Amino acid sequence: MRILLYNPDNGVTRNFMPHLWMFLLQSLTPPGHEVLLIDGNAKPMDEAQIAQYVRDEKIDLVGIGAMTRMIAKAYRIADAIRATGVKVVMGGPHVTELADEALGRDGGPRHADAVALGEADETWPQMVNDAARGELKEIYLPVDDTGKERKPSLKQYPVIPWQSIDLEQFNLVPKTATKMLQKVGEGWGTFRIIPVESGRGCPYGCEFCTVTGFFGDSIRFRTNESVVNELLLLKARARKEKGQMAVFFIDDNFAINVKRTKSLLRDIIAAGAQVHWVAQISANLLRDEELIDLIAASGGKWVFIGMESIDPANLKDVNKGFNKPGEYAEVLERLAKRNVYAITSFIFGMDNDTTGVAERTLSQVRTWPPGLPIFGLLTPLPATPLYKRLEVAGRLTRPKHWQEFIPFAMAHTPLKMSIEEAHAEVKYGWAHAYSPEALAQAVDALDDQPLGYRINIFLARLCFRGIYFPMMGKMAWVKIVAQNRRTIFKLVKEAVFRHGLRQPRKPEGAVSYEETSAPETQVSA
Ligand code: B12
Ligand code: SF4
Repeated sequence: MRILLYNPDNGVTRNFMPHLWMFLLQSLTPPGHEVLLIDGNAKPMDEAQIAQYVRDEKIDLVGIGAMTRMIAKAYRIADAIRATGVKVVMGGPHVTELADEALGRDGGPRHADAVALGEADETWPQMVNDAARGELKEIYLPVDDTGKERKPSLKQYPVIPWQSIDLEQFNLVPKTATKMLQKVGEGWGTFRIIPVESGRGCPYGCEFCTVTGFFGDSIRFRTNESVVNELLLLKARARKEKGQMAVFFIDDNFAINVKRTKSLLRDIIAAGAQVHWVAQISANLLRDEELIDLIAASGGKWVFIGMESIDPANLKDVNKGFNKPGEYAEVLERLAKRNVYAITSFIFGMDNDTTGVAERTLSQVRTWPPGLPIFGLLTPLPATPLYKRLEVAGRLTRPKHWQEFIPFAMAHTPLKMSIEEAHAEVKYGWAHAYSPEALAQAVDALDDQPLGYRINIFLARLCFRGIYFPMMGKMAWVKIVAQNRRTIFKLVKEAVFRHGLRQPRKPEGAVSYEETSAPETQVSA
């Protein structure tokens, strides 16, 4: 069969990274089938275009995966494909929770011929075999012979053939600049951020999150060797292409078992497998100095921290009391000392939030080392404890909010402010954290650092701004460049007159990335 795996776009931003599930299922497909991948974020298509593609490419089976916020688009695409007579199977967190919706068993229209519930590492090959025989079932469950739920072990993780996968649609460098940028440093002809998982599961059970319910509260890890080999494969490809590969460790909490994380990072360093990487780690696990040294030495550049709120009462409400706002500053300083910076994520519209929460949050953010703050709204995702609590309390204003997805819009009433006030807080957060003045301050805060660090923070801020303020198209970029012309001029001036004079700060005794990494992974500084 010719199989197409498709992930819809979110209609707002161009995602910076492809979705792992597509590469994973491609690698787990039984031999004898050809698998094509389209990520709508990188290659946007409407219903008519995808139907045409399926006809032109003579596709026999389509697999669609989607988060809740993309599910309406996923259903529209599925409907268009099914109308061509091709079967559609769906998987991922949303249809796992609401399989009846996808299968049209809840009174609504049917969108999928079959759904895979939960982790599909073991059920995907069965689905493919059944489809090839024309015997597709409606529901595939990850269960053992006795019918008990089975979470796939990650000990026998498939080798994703990164050396040969067509990654053209995921290149973040414009084609027109490729030739020229291949000659810069060790080569910047391509730049891709690749998702890699080292483990699955999270025991914390935060109220708004689907992860503990979906992946379970016990954690499964890949072997260090398999992760290291994957990084080496990515590095080799980047080198061959005269380009760059950065890695996003998509584990929900990369340091959930600190001992194991340290051992993985040591193995990465020992194998010379460092690439620049970003990972999600909760603040409570970033107290360990040795861990932070290893993060920096193994190529860690950004840590995503779900801070959620600076108000302990809010954190307690959503079962995230292990976050201690009092230690946020210290954690960020500890990282910044090793030139590791943080993407700090905040949620507004929590039950103890009142108007002014954005400014209160920003007034703390401004005292921290520069990073990338992001702001969202508390969203009741299906089957989360939060959804159930709000449903019972009669507080859901749009119980099926995903059927008509609106970015940055609440689906329930907060307790101490109105929905409109919560929306205004998010807007305030984005507008003030990403204003030309805020960008200039972030660059100035790294004044004692080499130019590369300042350029990095500036470019990263420009890109992150696009999460809230859509920056699709050339005009949007022209406008933003004009608004930030002073900072750009300052950076260019320095590049011309003073480049290379400074060395990055290094804390006493810390192992630096520069000392341990192979030269071809050097990017900035
Ligand atoms: C990496 C990640 C991101 C990345 C982007 C996604 C990417 N390019 O990979 C970033 C950081 C940008 C991101 C952003 C957001 N994310 Co996110 N993200 C993740 C994360 C941590 C890992 C995803 C992953 O690769 N998992 C590993 C793979 C192997 O698992 P999987 O995708 O579930 O796939 C398995 C099964 O589901 C199934 N499967 C999946 N698809 C399909 C399709 C078919 C056909 C079949 C048969 C099977 C199948 O098979 C796979 C193998 O078992 C997950 C949490 C998690 N652990 O999954 C959250 C998660 C997916 N994100 C979530 C959310 C809410 C968001 C945001 C909305 C957050 C926000 N408030 O802004 C944004 C929206 C982004 C957007 N594009 O619009 C939720 C989604 C919940 C839901 N019901 O939709 C999750 C589950 C986390 C959570 N807190 O609950 N995210
Ligand atoms: S720590 Fe992160 S992944 Fe784990 S339950 Fe909380 S929000 Fe979800």
